[in-house]
Amino acid sequence: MISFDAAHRAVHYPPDRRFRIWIRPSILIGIGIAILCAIVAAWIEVAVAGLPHVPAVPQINPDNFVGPHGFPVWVRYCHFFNFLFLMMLIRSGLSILMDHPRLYFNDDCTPGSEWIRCTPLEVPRDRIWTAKDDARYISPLVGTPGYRHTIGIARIWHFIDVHGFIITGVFFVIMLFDTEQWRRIVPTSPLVLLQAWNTWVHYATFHLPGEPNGFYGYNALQQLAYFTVVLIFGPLAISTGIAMSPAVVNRFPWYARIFGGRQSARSIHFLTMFSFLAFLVVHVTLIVMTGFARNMNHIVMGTDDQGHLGMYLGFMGIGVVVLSWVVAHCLSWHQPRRLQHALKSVTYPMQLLTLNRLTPRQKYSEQDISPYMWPNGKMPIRDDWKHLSEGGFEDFRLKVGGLVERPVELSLADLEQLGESEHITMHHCIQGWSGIAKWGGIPMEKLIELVHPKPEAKVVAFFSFGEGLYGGPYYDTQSLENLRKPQCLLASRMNGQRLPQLYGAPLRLRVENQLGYKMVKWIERIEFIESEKLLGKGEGGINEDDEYFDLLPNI
Ligand SMILES: Nc1nc2c(c(=O)[nH]1)N[C@H]1C(S)=C(S)[C@@H](COP(=O)(O)O)O[C@H]1N2
Ligand SMILES: [Mo]
Repeated sequence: MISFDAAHRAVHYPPDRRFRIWIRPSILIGIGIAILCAIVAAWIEVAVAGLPHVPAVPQINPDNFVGPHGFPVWVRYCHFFNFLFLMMLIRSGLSILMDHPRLYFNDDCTPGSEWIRCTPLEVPRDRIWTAKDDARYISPLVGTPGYRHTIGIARIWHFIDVHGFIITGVFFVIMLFDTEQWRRIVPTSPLVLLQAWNTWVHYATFHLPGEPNGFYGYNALQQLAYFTVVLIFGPLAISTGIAMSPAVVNRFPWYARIFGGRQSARSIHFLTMFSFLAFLVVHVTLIVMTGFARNMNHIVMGTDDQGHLGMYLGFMGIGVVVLSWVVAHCLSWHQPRRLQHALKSVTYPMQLLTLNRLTPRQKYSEQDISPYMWPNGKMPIRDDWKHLSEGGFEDFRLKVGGLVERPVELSLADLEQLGESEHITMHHCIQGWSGIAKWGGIPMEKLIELVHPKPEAKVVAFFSFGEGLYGGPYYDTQSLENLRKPQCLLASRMNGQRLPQLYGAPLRLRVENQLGYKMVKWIERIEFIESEKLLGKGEGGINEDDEYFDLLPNI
């Protein structure tokens, strides 16, 4: 166990570390029935018509075998790197999942509507239960970096690795189609489906069909499995990952709808991960069962013989992958700031060029408004906020200052006079949950016009009455440029009413192309500054400072 100080221990290593999985019974029963049907159908077929014919494996004469075969060096390297990156994606993905351990097919994420949860807890109804309260512990043996609420660092690994995963995948697919190798995994005749079924009937009734030598060809079921993993699950994992980006979903709401919505995309993203794992188990089992040493020579050495070298080198490869987990663990806990900066050096310029350019323009309807919205953050405990709140914020004055020509102090009524706008938008929390609400308030653009920023002002800081996770005032920053985009509001109304206490009264920020933690609630004052480096630990916000979140979370 890491030697956390008391505050971090309370967050990352809580006394309640129980792990439970609950799946909605109708889904379990559905899956159970589907598997059972496939097995029963196989047995009936064998009872009625006998074991179906699986074409005999042709005798292979390596000297005159035509057609693509063998494992060229690029296949073998891609196989290894894919394994390395995929395992890290899965491990960091599990850490991310546990920060909001519920999956839904509906975008409002109402507690109780999840189809699976990895927590023993139901959401208590008699007290405030924030999404942060709901985060669960995961062992660092399973997740990277593991423990509880380590999503900032888990995302760093996830995003570093996804670059490797995509580069490997794209390279592999290009090479696949540039050579004849694609013929090995892409079914080219509908007969393959029939043969795959026949092969399944063999397995399901405990018969082993004659195995082809994988060096020259695969059986139909194997071909379908490889095809699905490489050309369906891979792209699906990537495309559903993108469907979780607020910048994308905000600009192109139809994109998330392709997958049945933002939360459905998240569920599918998880299900592809699960499918990769299930594939891995079956794949490894069959590799071991059908001539381990020879199979290892195929994929490690590219040779088709019975020697042991491929096996030993393969074990070393697995050792390297395990070592990568150990290294990732150490870096996570000893050099988190360096990691944060390493990722930032790649993604920050890349996002400025791509996702950050998408202009928010969501249009949801009143019917889309979520019946429930997860709250997050610590309610302010300061007396001045409590007094203001008791007085309905009549006496509240928003101070806007710093590098501006015209510092102002504005009451809620003054703000209203600037002209309010209203948008129905989807909120995306870094933890994974979402919710749709109608937000009303003044566009930040108008406030900026009012105060006349000086030319040196590049960044705007929002300070809260509330505290951050480890104490100290919650704050976050935005570039002046981003605040000028459409749908960016200083909101004082939610769903047609005064902003409720829990959701940030008197004022909160809405920045629809970024994640929730950038949207400071319970705003006390706003300051125009030269750079985010001047505040706190210089990372751009309290979560960026203390939890290694991204400065620019467009995804
Ligand atoms: N002051 C303050 N603002 C905050 C937070 C916080 O902890 N303190 N949490 C942020 C996070 S992580 C999210 S997801 C949103 C949640 O907004 P909601 O409670 O309206 O759903 O508020 C953001 N603003
Ligand atoms: Mo969040």
